[in-house]
Amino acid sequence: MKNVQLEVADQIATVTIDRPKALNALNTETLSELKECFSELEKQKDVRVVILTGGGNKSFVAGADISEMVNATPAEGRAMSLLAMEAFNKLENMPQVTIAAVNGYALGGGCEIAMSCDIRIVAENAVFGQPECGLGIIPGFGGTQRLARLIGKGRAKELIFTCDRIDAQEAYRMGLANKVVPADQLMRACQEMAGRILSKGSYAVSIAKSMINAGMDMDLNNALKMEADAFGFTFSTHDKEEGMTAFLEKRPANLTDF
Ligand code: CO8
Repeated sequence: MKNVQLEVADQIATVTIDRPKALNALNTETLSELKECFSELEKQKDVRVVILTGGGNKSFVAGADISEMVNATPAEGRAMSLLAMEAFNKLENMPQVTIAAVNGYALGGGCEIAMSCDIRIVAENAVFGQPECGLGIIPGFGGTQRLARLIGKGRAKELIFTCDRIDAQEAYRMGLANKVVPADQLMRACQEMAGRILSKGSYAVSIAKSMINAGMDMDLNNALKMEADAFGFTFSTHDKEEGMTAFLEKRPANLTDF
């Protein structure tokens, strides 16, 4: 791949969007590569956590590529939006836990891809925003939907209507960032959190993720029934047997992936 780098080590995949000269802006080529990369990763059983970051030290992703959009027709704009949505839906729903390591600008499509990850750990120099209305368009990679779900309708509307940029601390206060760390400790902080997640039952983590994601689009009663079914199912796993027996025997649990 030309604009996306993938490294796998110790059950952690690191995906780097790497177009630093354009501050990692997402053009069609990069979106296609990301879609391909996420399709591959979701099949890899030896990968349990995916960390997504931007190349260079200034920007995570500075949005969709404006130089590509400037001459696009409505049909081309819609096609680009649908391609991104396909790629980001894969990212959001892959069985692995996904962490966005936000190392600088996360504007427009950058904020939107970060929101498609399960968790956002952000460097102190991170800047979030949805500048689309200032360009005469609207967020088109899921921003009008995921931002409102993540930080609430009122705050999402304010950010989208004003195009205000917010810093890392403000993003943390709003619930957009899970954690803020010094820039030079960003990847270490992501790996440290990945390590804590890896020490848990990975099958259970994966089921918990799918329950949270699916439940967000359901009414509470049906979502609770779905949780009860999945909860019951976990009682058939080795990890449930081992995790509970280890607790009662006062020893560390040796959890596998089922
Ligand atoms: N697209 C294309 N090129 C970009 C982008 C971008 N989004 N952002 C930066 N670049 C390029 C610049 O053009 C510049 O290129 P060059 O060196 O060839 O002139 C290079 O990256 C460096 O950028 P700057 O010189 O501007 O760097 P600064 O440090 O001065 O500023 C900023 C950094 C503040 C990030 C500034 O570059 C900026 O405002 N960028 C645009 C941010 C933006 O508006 N993003 C939203 C784009 S719209 C979007 O994401 C919509 C998603 C939905 C699309 C729906 C489908 C069609």
